[in-house]
Amino acid sequence: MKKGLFAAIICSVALFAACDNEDEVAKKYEVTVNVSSQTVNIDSLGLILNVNAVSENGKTTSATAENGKAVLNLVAGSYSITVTGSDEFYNYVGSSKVTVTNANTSVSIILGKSKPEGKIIFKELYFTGTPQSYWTDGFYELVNNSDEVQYLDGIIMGIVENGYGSPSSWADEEGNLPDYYPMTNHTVYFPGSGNEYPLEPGQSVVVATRAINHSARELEEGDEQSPVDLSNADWEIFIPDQSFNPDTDNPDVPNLEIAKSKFGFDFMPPTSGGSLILAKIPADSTMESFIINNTLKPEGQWMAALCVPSEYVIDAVDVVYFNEEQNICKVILDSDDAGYVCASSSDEEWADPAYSKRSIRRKCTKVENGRAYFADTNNSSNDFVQYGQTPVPHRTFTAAD
Ligand SMILES: [Ca+2]
Ligand SMILES: [Ca+2]
Repeated sequence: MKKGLFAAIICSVALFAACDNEDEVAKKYEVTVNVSSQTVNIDSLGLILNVNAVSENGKTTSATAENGKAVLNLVAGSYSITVTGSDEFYNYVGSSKVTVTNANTSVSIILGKSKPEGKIIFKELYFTGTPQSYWTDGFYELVNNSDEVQYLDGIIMGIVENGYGSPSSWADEEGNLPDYYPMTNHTVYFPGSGNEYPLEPGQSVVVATRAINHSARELEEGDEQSPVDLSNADWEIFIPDQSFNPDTDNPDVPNLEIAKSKFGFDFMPPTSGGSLILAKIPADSTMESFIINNTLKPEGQWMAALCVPSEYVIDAVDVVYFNEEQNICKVILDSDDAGYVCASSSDEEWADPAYSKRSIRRKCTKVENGRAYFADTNNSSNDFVQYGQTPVPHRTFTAAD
């Protein structure tokens, strides 16, 4: 994981250097980040913390903090600052927003324990679609990033309701998110009674929205072809009884189960950005009772939703929604994802990814004996390649990013 952190720092510095020409006329100010914690003694452990500041247009500036202090040089603007670190027992995370005006400033961040590294985690997500509003070519790849066999049985995959560029309607008046995730569209899960669908260390599975060869579809004049063939996907999401835009079911590819349907066609995060979670229900609960007990309709909501408690989340990726104002509206709690990632249509900046044929993918930290290991610090600003990528199901790696 440490190598992953260093890779993240190097990548962020490279990104920042690439932007220097544009910024050379803009004056930079010192932002002193003071980190404190009630759960870990920062001074006595000599914990080195990675500090990441992400501006509203997605530019990242990084530094390390020793003895709880770091200094960043930032141009005026609004930033999301996240601090992450780890010792031999825990990962730590804290974050704060800061607005830099025309003076040096300081910000205090309180560090808390974050969840341990995940075992089954998202490897690559593709849902932005292809031009001409072709969106059924999405896929979701999950990998076992641990050194032991893990089981897919009962793992829930769902889309967190967001505000399409505005704050989530599930946040309170102060903007605090609840400690559960309201699911939108369709929420799915892997079948099995507990140990029917093993995933070997390093092995991944591709879940297709529709398990067909999208790159061979019949085009009309001016259409662009999809980049993916999903006819050999490992799993498929099949939503029966869709009268408009009916779903297709490849009989050779097993289907996930449906936990809860709210509205919408098939499995479809917003093509401009949607956050996803993986969750595992507690061992003493059945899927049926879990769904009943966690379907909520708080005051002010127009419809009940399956609300997955944060404590059962095993991986989360806050893919923020693109909007012209570049308001960053996180919907994932810091303890599950301290950062965020944008599925951009550009390699270098934040641009609307809708129908851009772009995926987001996790960074590879090392390759040993042919097996790739992936970054998982519970901070997608560090762990994922920022901006959109060309989607590749079962992408292979020969070296670390
Ligand atoms: Ca489908
Ligand atoms: Ca099928």
